[in-house]
Amino acid sequence: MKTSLTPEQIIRFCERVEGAQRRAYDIPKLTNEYPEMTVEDGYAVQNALRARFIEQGEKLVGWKAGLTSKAKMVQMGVDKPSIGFLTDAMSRPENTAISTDDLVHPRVECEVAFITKAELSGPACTRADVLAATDFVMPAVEVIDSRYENFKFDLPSVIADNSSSARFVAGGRPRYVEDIEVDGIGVAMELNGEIVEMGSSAAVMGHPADAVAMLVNILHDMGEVLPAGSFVMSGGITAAVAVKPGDNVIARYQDLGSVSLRFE
Ligand code: 0L1
Ligand code: MG
Repeated sequence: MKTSLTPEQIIRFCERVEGAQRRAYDIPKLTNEYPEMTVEDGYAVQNALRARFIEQGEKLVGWKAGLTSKAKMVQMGVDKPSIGFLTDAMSRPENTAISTDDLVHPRVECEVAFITKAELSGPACTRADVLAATDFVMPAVEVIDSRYENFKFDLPSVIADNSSSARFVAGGRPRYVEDIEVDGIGVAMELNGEIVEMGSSAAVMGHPADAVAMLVNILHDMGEVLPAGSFVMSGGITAAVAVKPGDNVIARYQDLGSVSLRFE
């Protein structure tokens, strides 16, 4: 991928985003300062952030596809999906309390996660390739947290902020892809005992495996592959719901059990 940013600009933007992520404060979107910023520039900043986190001892466990439904793109005012990286430090066990002290304005969304058993590579990765390379799927709840003021951004800025990645909780019941309709999984999200969102996994680009293929093809553009053993969240099935301390969330998935988490 070509970038229009200088190495110094990449470091400066990376440090700005890292500061906001680590110390949980909001910042203006990067394009306010640099309106020419492209999607490629956003990935250059995200890649610098990934290298920095790994240098600091975090382990890359997988990736996420973001902005994968039409409704979500319209909601956030962007016209293309994005990807972000996931590290072990972002993972939280089921049924534990997630602190909001180190988050800016967290929201939760229900996703289907793929666990791969073979390497996947672009440039023309397809749904069939993804399904063949998948060991199993399982439910996951992503806690997204844009570091931008008022959760307002554009595509280059959100990509630089690692596509709003913050925390994730995987759980429920893992299933082989042969045993379920991956594009027909119904989901209901409960907040404090009330259903606040419902959806079907078909909302994710028609089929969640298509979102994973898209992710693999973006990795190819960055000269990378998706290794076997990766954990990949395929994108929000439901709209993202804002959470605050004291909230309890249960995501119930057809055929895949449920994932519970709470916030303090
Ligand atoms: O996981 C997602 O779909 C989020 C991508 C970034 C946009 C947002 O923060 O809503
Ligand atoms: Mg998501």
